[in-house]
Amino acid sequence: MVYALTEEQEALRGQIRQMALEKVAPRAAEIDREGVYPWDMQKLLAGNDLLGLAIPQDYGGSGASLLTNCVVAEELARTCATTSLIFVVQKLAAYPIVLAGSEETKKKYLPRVASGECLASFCLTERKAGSDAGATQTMAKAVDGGYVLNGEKCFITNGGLAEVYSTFAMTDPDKGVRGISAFVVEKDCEGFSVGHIEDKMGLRGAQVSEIMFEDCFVPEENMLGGRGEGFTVAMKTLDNSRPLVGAQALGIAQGALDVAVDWAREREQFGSPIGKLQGIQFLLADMKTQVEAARQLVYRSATLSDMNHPDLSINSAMAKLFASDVAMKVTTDAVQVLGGYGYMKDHPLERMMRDAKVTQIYEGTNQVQRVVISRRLLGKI
Ligand code: COS
Repeated sequence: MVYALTEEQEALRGQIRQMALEKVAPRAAEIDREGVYPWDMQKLLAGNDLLGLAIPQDYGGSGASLLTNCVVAEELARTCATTSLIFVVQKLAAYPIVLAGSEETKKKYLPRVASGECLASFCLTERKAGSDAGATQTMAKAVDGGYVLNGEKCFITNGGLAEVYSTFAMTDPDKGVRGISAFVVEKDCEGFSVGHIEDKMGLRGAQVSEIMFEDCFVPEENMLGGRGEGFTVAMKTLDNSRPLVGAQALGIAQGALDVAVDWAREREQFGSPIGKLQGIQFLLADMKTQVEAARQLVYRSATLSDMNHPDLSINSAMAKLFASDVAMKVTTDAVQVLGGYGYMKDHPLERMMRDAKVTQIYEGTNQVQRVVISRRLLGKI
């Protein structure tokens, strides 16, 4: 299967690159240092109609393909991974509503999410249900007119900032993963509260928190899909979002490569630019090769998502796995090219290296991606 970026997609890449260089890059180090959610970046993305890029036109978005979304995530991450995450999470959190929400639910929530008027959040992980997402302990008990949620989520990106939470809870514990259901929960709901806000290694501008539900009533119409379909909604959402995390990782790697190449041209040792040394040349050549290979896998998986292709799951897992490992390797090698300078906060590489790490962890650790890949490869044995 071959894909190609259209002229429109290449033009959009150029526009995002320009915007990122002018408005995002000057803020990137500061966002990392301050560790505070950058509302100015959120407004920049919303003002450029980017937060609704993945949301269908009928609900206030642009209805752009996942491939187009990947190009945007990549270009943003090239300068600032936190800003790219604002874009990525809005799509991740909206997807369960797009996929499984009723017409009324879509009309109620998606236009506000698309315009950026409100942030959205994907509320799956729990302390005892991380990689084992099916072990969800948050309970949703059926009552008159809806469900009452009790439980705690953790590591929730946009936790406390978002107004709309795509949330997964157990309605029928005796049915295992088939007993999980999905809901839209609003921040204003009685019984909804925000717990500990995490202090993180990277993506320092993103707010990640615990979310608590204590007798939190959610009306029946806020269920996404049928009762017991929540795990499938979560898995399909991740299948369609992992290419975007791959794109984010790819952008971080490309950004690190850009810095390393510039440095190799300019930095002089032994009387000439270090780029003349074969040791540096080979390091850069390997980095470039890995970045291009990751790009192919990411774009291919996004194209399969756009085609609604049955092989999406294995391909999005491979793209996320490979691109995030490349991001870790390339950022580490780029630090090496700069030597002592690369280790210092005066240069962006140490931030990029810290930011890269989480791409190997979130939206499923790379060990989980290998589980997904090998299960698809082997089938039932
Ligand atoms: N699309 C649709 N359905 C899927 C699916 C997918 N991609 N993956 C699994 N399912 C279905 C299966 O078909 C199965 O259905 P049946 O019971 O009808 O056979 C059901 O879901 C359970 O699947 P499985 O047995 O594979 O579930 P496991 O409990 O073994 O878990 C993994 C599978 C590990 C892949 C899953 O728990 C996972 O992805 N974990 C990581 C979660 C994650 O990414 N968290 C990060 C949150 S966002 S930061």
